[in-house]
Amino acid sequence: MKKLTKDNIVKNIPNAHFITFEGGEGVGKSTQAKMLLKNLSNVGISATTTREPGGTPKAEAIREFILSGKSEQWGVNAEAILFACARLNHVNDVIAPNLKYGRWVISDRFHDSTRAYQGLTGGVDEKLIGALEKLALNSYQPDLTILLDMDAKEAFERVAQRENEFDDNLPDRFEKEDLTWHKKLRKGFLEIAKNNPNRIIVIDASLDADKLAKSVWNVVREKFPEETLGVSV
Ligand code: T5A
Repeated sequence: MKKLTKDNIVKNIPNAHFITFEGGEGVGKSTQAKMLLKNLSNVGISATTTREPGGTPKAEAIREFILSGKSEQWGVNAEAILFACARLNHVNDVIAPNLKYGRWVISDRFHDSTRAYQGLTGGVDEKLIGALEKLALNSYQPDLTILLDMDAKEAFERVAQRENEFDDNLPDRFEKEDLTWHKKLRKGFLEIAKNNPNRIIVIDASLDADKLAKSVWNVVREKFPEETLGVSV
């Protein structure tokens, strides 16, 4: 019998995948991340959900600093750097260890949000965005990104109906930007998808949550047919 060493135990662990949800405010990312977790678990896949900015105590502290509006006075470049600091810690402490031990990771937002919000909409230079990406990702590029796309005004109406996480019922750092800004953001995300056709799939997010979850599942099982055994929901 082959002796089990730390190396060959790790080699025998099934291939885990890294999936991210992206899109503007209120398009249903958190809802779909939870529904995908349930669908993966139904086919016996061990997975975890996480979010950005956040996912670790240090990154959650940066989240609070940014979303409460305290970072705005520092300017867009500093905000891009803060998102990258949070991501670096999130990759090292949550994403990499889970994938290494065979657990799939589903992240509600990742680096495409920095590209879309700070880069294409906020005007941060592409060179800085690229350098921060290289530093923070540490080569942990998602295997699949699902871009939930819908009309910015409709998504705003959804956001207005849900609770604000800071208990003050005020719009957070980016929710308070106007509709023109959010239309530009949507265009930015679609441009990123166009430039990454092998990784990013765009789905119409105006569908109700159950129908949307079915569309997401179809994308996941097409992308990873062996692991999901082609099971439909
Ligand atoms: N940011 C983030 C950057 O600028 N740069 C970065 O690098 C990163 C990582 C994060 C903020 O930080 C910015 C982007 C953001 O402004 P967040 O809270 O994570 O903030 O992001 P939001 O998009 O603001 O989160 P939301 O919770 O508002 O939106 P979700 O997750 O897209 O939507 P969800 O699932 O919470 O649903 C919103 C509401 O709609 C309902 C839900 O019940 C809920 O009330 N809903 C639906 N209604 C109808 N049909 C459906 N299909 C629905 N799905 C959900």
